[in-house]
Amino acid sequence: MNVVYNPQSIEKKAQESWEHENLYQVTEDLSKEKFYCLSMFPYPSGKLHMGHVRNYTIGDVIARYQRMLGKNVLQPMGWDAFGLPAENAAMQNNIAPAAWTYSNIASMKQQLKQLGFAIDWSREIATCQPSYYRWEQWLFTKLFERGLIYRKTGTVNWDPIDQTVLANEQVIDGKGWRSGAVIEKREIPMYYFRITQYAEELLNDIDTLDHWPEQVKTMQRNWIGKSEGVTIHFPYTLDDQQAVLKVFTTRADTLMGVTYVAVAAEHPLASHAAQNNSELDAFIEECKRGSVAEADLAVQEKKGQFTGLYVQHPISGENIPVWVANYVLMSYGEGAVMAVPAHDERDFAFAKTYQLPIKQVISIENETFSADSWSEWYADKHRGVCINSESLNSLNHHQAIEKIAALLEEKKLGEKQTTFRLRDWGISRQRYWGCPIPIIHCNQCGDVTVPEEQLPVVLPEDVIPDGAGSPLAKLPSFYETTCPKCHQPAKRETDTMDTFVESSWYFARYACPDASQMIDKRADYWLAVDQYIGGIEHAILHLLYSRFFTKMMRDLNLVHVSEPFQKLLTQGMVTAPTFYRETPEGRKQWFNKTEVDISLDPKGRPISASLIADGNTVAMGGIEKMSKSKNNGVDPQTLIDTYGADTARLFIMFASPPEQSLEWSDSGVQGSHRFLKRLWSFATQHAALIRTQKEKPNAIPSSIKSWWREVQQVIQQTEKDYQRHQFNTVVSGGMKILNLLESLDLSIENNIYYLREGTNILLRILYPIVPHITYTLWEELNFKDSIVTQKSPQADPHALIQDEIDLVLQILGKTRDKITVPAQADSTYIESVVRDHATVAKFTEGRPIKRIVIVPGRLVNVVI
Ligand code: ANZ
Ligand code: ZN
Repeated sequence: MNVVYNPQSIEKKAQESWEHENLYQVTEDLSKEKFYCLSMFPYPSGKLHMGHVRNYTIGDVIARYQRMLGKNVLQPMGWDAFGLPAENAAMQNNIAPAAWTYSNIASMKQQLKQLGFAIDWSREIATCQPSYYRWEQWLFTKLFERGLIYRKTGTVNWDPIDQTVLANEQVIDGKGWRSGAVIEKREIPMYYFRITQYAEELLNDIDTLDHWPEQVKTMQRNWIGKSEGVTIHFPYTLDDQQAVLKVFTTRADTLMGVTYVAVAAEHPLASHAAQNNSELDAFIEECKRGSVAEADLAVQEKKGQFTGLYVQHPISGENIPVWVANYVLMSYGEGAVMAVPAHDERDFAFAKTYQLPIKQVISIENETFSADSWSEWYADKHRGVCINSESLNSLNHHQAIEKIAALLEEKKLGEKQTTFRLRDWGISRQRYWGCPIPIIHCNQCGDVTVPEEQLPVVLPEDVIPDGAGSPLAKLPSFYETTCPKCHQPAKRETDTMDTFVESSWYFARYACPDASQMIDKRADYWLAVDQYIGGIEHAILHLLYSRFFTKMMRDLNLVHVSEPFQKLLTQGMVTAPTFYRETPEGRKQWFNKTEVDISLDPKGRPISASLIADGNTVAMGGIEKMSKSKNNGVDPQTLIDTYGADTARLFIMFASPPEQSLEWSDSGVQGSHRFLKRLWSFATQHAALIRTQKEKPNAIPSSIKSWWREVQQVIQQTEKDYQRHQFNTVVSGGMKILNLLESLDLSIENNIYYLREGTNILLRILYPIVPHITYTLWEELNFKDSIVTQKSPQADPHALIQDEIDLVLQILGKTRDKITVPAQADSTYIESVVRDHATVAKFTEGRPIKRIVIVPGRLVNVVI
C-alpha cells in the first residue's frame, strides 16, 4: 500500500475496474425494488461548470446510497443537445453546429467519467440524434391528428436587417442583439400544443406531489393561474348594430363601481374606433410594438386613449366610456376589463392620470376611503361589504358575486367563468439546430403529417448558419418533397421545435433507449422517476411541460403514470466572491479570483484585493452566483486535476446541505483534501492490524462499550441524514468515526476487532460521497467482496442501549459536577448516590439537604 494518498492513480484505477465490470448497467429486475435517480441532463456547452458538478454529485450520492439499501438503481445521463448556442458558436468559429455539439459531448462525458459517477452509460441519449427525435416527430404526428397540436398565427420578434425571428432573450432594449435593428412584431403561422386542455389536471395534481418543494408547487400554481370569475356583457350599438363588449372579472362585486371600460390595443373595438382617428391609430401601433411580457406590463407606465365610444352598464344602463389601455392584455380573459379605480391598483393609476371618476363601492368598517389609502382597498377583498350598489348593499364579497352572477344570467348579460393564465404552448422556432417539425404543406391537401414510414425527417448536419433567416428555408434539398397524400410536389415545414420539447420526455426514453417504438413496456418498470434533481431555474417551464407530456403520453397509452417525478430536489446555487474595476466608460470589468491577490485580516476574512498583473487595487464585489458574466467561476477541471474527484465531491457535500447555496472556499477544499489524506494515512499505518481478522468477542468488553456506542450513534444519525439528504452531517459523522478510531488503544488485544469493524463501517458510511478512496481501501484492507455491493451500515440496537448515564450535578442550581448511574436507576437509588457524593459534601458544608430534584436522564439539583 502506498503511504501517500495519490487520488489521480487510485481514481483512475477504480473507474477502470467499474467500467470493466459494467457495474452500473442495470436491467429490469422484478425481484428487486427499483429506484430511478435522475439529474437534469446538461446542455453540452463544452465544459462542466460547478453547478453541474454539484447537481450530479448530489444525484450520485443518492444513487449510490439507494443501491446500498439493496435497490435496483437506474442513474442515466444524456445531452439536451439542440439549441441556439450551437448556432452562435457555428457562426463565430465557422464550424457546423452538429460537429461542435458532438465534440462538446465527448469532452463533457470525459469529465463526468473523471468524477466517478455511477452512471449507466449504455442508456446515453443525445437529443440531436435522429434515433431520439424521430419519436418526438412520431408523437407530434399523433398529437396533431388528435387535435392536441394545431396551427394558428402567433406574434414573434422580427429583425428586419437579419431577416430573422429572434427569441425574447435576443432582443435587448427593443433591438436585435446582432444587427441592432429596431425589432418589429410579426404575425406568422406557428404550431401550438394544447396544454390548456390539461390545465385543470395539471393544477389539481400538484396536490399529489408530496415530495416537491412548496415553493416550486406555488410557482406552478401561479403559472397555471386559475381564476374563477364572471364574464360580464356591456351592450352597445355601433353602426346601428346591437353588440356586447365582454369583460372577464374576478370582482363582479364591484360592478357598480365601474367608471370606464378598457380594451387591449389589439381588440376589434379598438381597431374599429381607430379607423377614422389617426391619433388613436398611432397609439395602438405604439402599444403593439411594446413588450408582450407580462412582467414588463406590470411595471410600465399606464397609458391610454379614449375611443369616442360608449357601452351601457348592464345593471344601471348608464353610459360608460371605452378606452384603449396598454395594461390590458389581448391574450387574457376577453382582452377587455371593466375598470373600478377605487378597488383596483392599475385602474386607480390610470384614472388618476386621465382624471376619470373614482367611485367607492366596497366599505371596510371603521376605515375611510381616501386617495392615499386606496391601496388597502384592493388588497383584501374578503373583508369589505358592498355600498353605493343598490340591491347589493351590505352583502359581502361572495354573496355579492353570487347575486350579481344570478342577476346577469337572468338578463343574459353574463355568466360565471373559469379562466386560466396558462396559454397554449407555441413550439415553432425559425431556427436550424432543432428537431424538424414533421409536416408537409400541400396546395391541395393542406397540412399533412409525415407518415410513420417516412420518419425521421432528418436534419442535415453539415449546415453552418449565417445568422440571416432560417437555414432550412434556404435549402431546397431539405424542403422540396412530395405530398404523402396526393403525391404532388409539396413543401416541408422548415421550422424546428422549441428545445423544451426534447426535455419533456427524455426521462421516459432512458427506460428503453433502444426501443423500436417511442416508449416500450420497460418504462412501466422504471417510471415514475423516484428522485429528480436539478436547478430551481426549471421550477416552472421544464417541469410543467414534462408533467404535461406525461399526461399526454399516458392518454396515448405509452406510459402508465400521471406524474413523472415523485420527489424533487432543487439544489442551491454555487457562489463565489467577485472582483471588478470600473472602466472609464462606467462599465464593470470583472476579474477572476486567480487574477487577484487578496489580503486577509487576522481572522482570515478578506479586506482588500489587488490585481496580480499591475499590483493596483480592485474592488470586491461581494459573493455572487458563479457565472461567466461576473467572471467568478472556478473550473472543476483544475479542481479535479489538483485534488482529485473525491476531494471535489467531499467538499461539495460537506460545505452545505444540497438545497442551500454553497459558497466556494479554497480553504474548504483544502480541508476536505486533508481529511481524505488523514483517512488514507490512518488506513495505511494500521493496515496490518486492520487486516487481521479477530474473533468477535462474546460480549462487548466494558472498556470499549461507550466507544462502540458512539460509533453506533453515528451510524444511526447518518442513516437519518442520508434519508433526508443532509449529506454535510453524514460527512461530520464520518469524521467523528475517524476520530474515534484514532483514539483506540491498540495495545489492548480485544480492540483490534473493533478497529477492523469501525474501519469497515467508516468506509461504508463515506462510500456514496467518496467512492474511489473507500473502494480502494476496502480492497487493500481485505474486506469482503467489493464495497460497491455492500449494504449501508445499520446500527445495532443492543449496542445503542446505554447501561450507564451521566447526570449533571447541581447544587442550588449551579453545576458542580456530574454523577454516573445505571440508565435504569430509580430516584431512590439516585438520591442515595447524591447524598454520599464528595462534591455534595464539599458544597453543603454540613448544612442539611432540603430537597433533591431529579430531571430524568439529565440532571439532579440539590436544594439546601
Ligand atoms: C374588475 C376588478 C375590480 C378587477 C377590482 C380587479 C379588482 P386574475 O385574478 O389574475 O385572473 N383583467 C381581466 N382581463 C384582463 C386583461 N385581458 N388584461 C388585464 N387585466 C385583465 O385577474 C382578474 C382581473 O384582472 C379582472 O378582475 C380584471 O380586473 C383584470 F377591484 O375586474 B378585475
Ligand atoms: Zn397533397
